[in-house]
Amino acid sequence: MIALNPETLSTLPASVEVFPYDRASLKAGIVHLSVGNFHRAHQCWYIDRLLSQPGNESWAFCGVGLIDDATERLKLEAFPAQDNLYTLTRYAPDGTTRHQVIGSMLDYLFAPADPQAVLARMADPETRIVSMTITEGGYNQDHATGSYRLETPLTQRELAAPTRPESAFGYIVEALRLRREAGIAPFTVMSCDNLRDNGVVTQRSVVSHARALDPALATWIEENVSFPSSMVDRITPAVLKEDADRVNMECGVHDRLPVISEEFAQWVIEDRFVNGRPALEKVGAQIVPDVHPYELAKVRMLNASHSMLAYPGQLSGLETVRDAIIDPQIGKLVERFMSLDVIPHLSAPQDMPLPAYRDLVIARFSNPNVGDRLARITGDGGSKLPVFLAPSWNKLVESGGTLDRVAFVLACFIRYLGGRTDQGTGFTPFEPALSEAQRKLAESWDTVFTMTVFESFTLDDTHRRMIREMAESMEQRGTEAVLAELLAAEPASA
Ligand code: CS2
Repeated sequence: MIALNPETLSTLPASVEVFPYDRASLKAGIVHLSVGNFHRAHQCWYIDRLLSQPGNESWAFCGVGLIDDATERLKLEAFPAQDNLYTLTRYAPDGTTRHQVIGSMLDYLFAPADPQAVLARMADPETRIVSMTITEGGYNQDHATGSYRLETPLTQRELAAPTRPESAFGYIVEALRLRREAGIAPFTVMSCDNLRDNGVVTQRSVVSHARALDPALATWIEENVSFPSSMVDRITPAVLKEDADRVNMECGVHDRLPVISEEFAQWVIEDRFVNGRPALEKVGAQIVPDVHPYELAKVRMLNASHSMLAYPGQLSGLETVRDAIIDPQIGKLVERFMSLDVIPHLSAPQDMPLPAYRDLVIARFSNPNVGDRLARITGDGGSKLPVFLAPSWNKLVESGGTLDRVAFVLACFIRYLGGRTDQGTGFTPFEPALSEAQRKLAESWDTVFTMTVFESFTLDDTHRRMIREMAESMEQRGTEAVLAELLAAEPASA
C-alpha cells in the first residue's frame, strides 16, 4: 500500500482521483474550528472541487483543533505526516464506490498547544471566513431559554483571561477584537452545525460572550460581522480501525485517518458574507435568501429520524443504521414518524417536496455500504434530542396529535442511559453534555424528567406517565414487543 503524502500523489492507483490544483498556489481564506470527519467529508470536499476550477485559489481551509483529547492527538500526528492530505471514500446506494484525495485543508493548528498562533491566523487579513462544526452541544446554550450560558466553568475561565481562549466563541471574540483594534475588516462567522437558525444561535453566542467582556466590542460585532445560517448534510460514519483498514485496502493507499461518507451531499447557505465568499454555487451548493425551511426539514426529518431509529435499534441489539431501517417495525416507526408527526407541521422548501425528501432519507439510511453505527447516532442525545425531537413533540402536544411514537423513543432514550441492551449486553452511553449529577437524575423516576435534556420538551404528568409506562413495559417485555404493540394500535396507513 502506498503511504499518502505530497510526494506519492502522482504514484497513486488510477482508481483514486487526485485534485488537479497546485497547493502551493492556494491561500487559506477560511479558518475552520474543529476538524471532524463531517467537516472533512463535507465542506472540505465542496471546497476541493471549487479549488479545481481556476480563479478560486484564496478559499482553502486552515483547520483548527480546539480540544485536547485522544482523537485530536491522533490528528496531531496524522495530519502533518500527510501534509493534511487525506482520502475520502464515498459509497452510493447502488454499490458504486469512489475514492479521492482531498487537498483543500492547507494547514492544521492545534489550539491548546499554541493559542496565539490560532489567534494570529484568525486575525490575519487573509482570513475572510471563520467556519465551525462544534456539534449541537458546543453552542453553550441554555435549553430552556436559548440564551448563552456565561456561568459555565469554561466560559468563566475565558472571560477571566480573554487573550487565552479555549472555545470557538472565545477565539472568535478575541480574534474580532484584534481585527477591530488593527483596523482590519472582520470575517464572516459561518456555523455548519445541525441547529435551527444556526447563524442566529452563533451570533447570539458570540455577541453574548463579547458583551460580557466589552459592550462596545459586542455592538461593533453586531454591526459589522455577519452570521449566515446554513444547512449541511452528508452522512459521515465514525471510522474505527477496522473501517480504516478496509478502505485503505480498497483504494490501495495507506491513510492514517481516512474519511468515509455516503455519496449524497447538500449544502444550503444564506448569502450574507461581509468579507467575500467562495462561489460554492459552482460546485452544487445552494445559495438562498432563506435557509430556514431547509434547516427545519433536515433537522426534524433526517436527524430526528436517526434518533427515532437509533435508540430502539441499539436497545434491540442492532448495530448499524441500515440494520435498524430495514427492521420492519423500526422502519415503519420511522416512516410514520416523518409522515404523521413531522410533515403535517412543516412547510416545505420550494424545491424539496417533503414526501420525496422522506423517501430519500429512508433510501440513504438503507445504504448497504456506509456502515454508520447506531452508537454514533445515540451518542450525545443530551444535546441532540432538544434540537432534533423537542420541536416536533411540542407541536404534537399543541395540536393534540399522536404522541406515542416520540414518547416511545424518549422512553428508549431513558433506557439507553442505563447502558444495557435487551439481551443484557452492556455499553457505555457517550453523553458529554450530561454531568455526573445529571446522570444520577436518570436513575430514578422521581427525578429523570428534571434532566436538562427534557427542559425544552412540554411535559405534563400524563406525558411523564406515558413515557414511564412504556419504559417499564420495555424492561419487562423488550423493546421490539412494545414497539409491535404501539404499531398495531395505530391505523395501518401512514
Ligand atoms: C446524525 C448526524 O449525529 C446524528 O445524530 O443525525 O450526524 C447526521 O448523520 C448528519 O447530520 C448528516 O448530515
